[in-house]
Amino acid sequence: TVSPDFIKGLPKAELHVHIEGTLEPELLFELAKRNSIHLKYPSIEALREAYSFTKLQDFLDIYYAGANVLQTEQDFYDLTWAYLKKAQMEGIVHAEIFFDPQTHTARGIQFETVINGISKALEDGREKLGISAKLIMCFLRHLVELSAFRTLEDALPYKDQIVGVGLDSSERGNPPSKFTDVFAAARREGFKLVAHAGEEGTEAYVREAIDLLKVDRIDHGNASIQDDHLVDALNERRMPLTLCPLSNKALHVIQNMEEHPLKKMLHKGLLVTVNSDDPAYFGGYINANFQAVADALLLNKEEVAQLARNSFHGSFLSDDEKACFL
Ligand code: ES4
Ligand code: ZN
Repeated sequence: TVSPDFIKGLPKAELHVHIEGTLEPELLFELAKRNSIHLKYPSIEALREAYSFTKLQDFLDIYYAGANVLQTEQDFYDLTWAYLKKAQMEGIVHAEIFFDPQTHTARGIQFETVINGISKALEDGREKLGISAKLIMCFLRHLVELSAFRTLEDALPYKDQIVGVGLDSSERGNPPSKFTDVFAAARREGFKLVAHAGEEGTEAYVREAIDLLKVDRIDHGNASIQDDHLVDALNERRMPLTLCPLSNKALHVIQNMEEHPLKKMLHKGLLVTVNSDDPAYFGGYINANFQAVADALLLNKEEVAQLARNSFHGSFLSDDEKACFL
């Protein structure tokens, strides 16, 4: 068994966290009040009770509704700052954080408002908390590729603040192939590339993310274990996978933690990492994710320490920066 103190004490990088998914019910209610937004839940408790999902889309519906309370630059600052304080308590020393610009621009919030609020908090996180941070902008895959192209345009003036682009939202029926051209354009602009694949979708979506989108990292990738040739291809490329165990359980990607593929993946040599995804919605931050897999899969200290080291290897830090953490 691995103790909470051992997990907490390991320096870790978080590579898969959606900033909108760190919006705790308490802050959600506070921002609703501040912005005079009517909520359909009478209390924080009633909202939390709605966090019972059977599939990804159930969660996404409630997650996009929650994001409506985010209106001003200060709101995005407060959201991001709250996550960074939490991250510091968890032993996170570096975070690569997703944001979903289209969730906000579609409601009339300016791209500039979103990125300025988040970026100011990240700067304060570096100065006051000593946390290194990078930003990854995700395209919503349920929207058309043209909308992703417009978002890429919006991002160009802020290129120095965004390390990469990703792909998230409803996976099934929205394959990576839908976004081949916009990912090629993002690559030409110098962005790193990641994509959610093989979470609810099949191993074929992971293949497409590698071959068509030419991603540098796969988010989730659970389904990869279904195909030995794909596992070989991932290993040849030393492709990092950002696993999110509590998310998988909450969204019924797995029925219980004992069936999570993490340990098998680790033993096949895959560069797997442990992450929190949408911690305000899925019942725990990064250490709770480490603890859940350590307990259910009977991981030893060496395996847990390997997962923490993998988080730096899989990050977009430079080799010199990685060397500071390893
Ligand atoms: C997400 Cl868990 C998950 N999957 C796909 N898209 C997402 N956006 C936020 N969380
Ligand atoms: Zn995710």
